[in-house]
Amino acid sequence: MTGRVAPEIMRRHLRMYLVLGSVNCSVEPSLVLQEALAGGATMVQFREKGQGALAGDAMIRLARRIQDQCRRAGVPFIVNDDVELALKLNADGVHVGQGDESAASVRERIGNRILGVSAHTVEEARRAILHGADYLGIGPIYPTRSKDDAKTAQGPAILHELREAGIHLPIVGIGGITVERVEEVIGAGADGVAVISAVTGAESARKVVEAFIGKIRCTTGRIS
Ligand code: FQP
Ligand code: MG
Repeated sequence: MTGRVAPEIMRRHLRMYLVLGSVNCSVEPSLVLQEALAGGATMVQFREKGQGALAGDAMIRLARRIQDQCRRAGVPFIVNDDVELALKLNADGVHVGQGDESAASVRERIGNRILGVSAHTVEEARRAILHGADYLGIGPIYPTRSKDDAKTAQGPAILHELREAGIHLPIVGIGGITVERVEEVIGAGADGVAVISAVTGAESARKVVEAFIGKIRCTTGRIS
């Protein structure tokens, strides 16, 4: 990589951002991922967290497998929380939240790799930008069961609020987003949607991702 990712490229990666780990999948995560990539997922976050999460070698094996699938599909592979793991695997990026290692410190450690930061307020968003975030993960927009310690849902209004406050960094909405809610989320100012259960819990991950992509395309009014 030469330099930081350009905002316009970042926005495209964020359109249909799949977050997953073994805890979210009732079948092999790599099968779910294969389907989601076939459907057109644009970026993937490895988030191995929650009850029964893998650790040690088993966790690293799964991460490598997911990374390998992403590489073949030409889609960025982002690691949640674990900067050490991201560096060890030479991942494309890291996502950290307000309770994780500070974004400024992560930026120092990962160089030009993609840095995503969770924010819940305008103030947190401004600080994340100062610390070198490439995109903001905003949520939960709707109630979610995929995160044990999730805050109260904020609704799409938070996205409006951030844009009104002059925040132009690429933004992805997360938390309880379904195909039916895409228009509302993108309309409120997000560049894309991040999803876990809508895809990992679907009978056909491929069909759901295709439906998301279709909705995102007509909402953003892009042809590509
Ligand atoms: N947004 C995104 C995404 N990914 C996430 N993992 C989060 C928000 C939440 O640290 P955090 O980050 O608050 O909680 P956790 O580490 O449990 O996920 F970029 F995908 F939108
Ligand atoms: Mg985190």
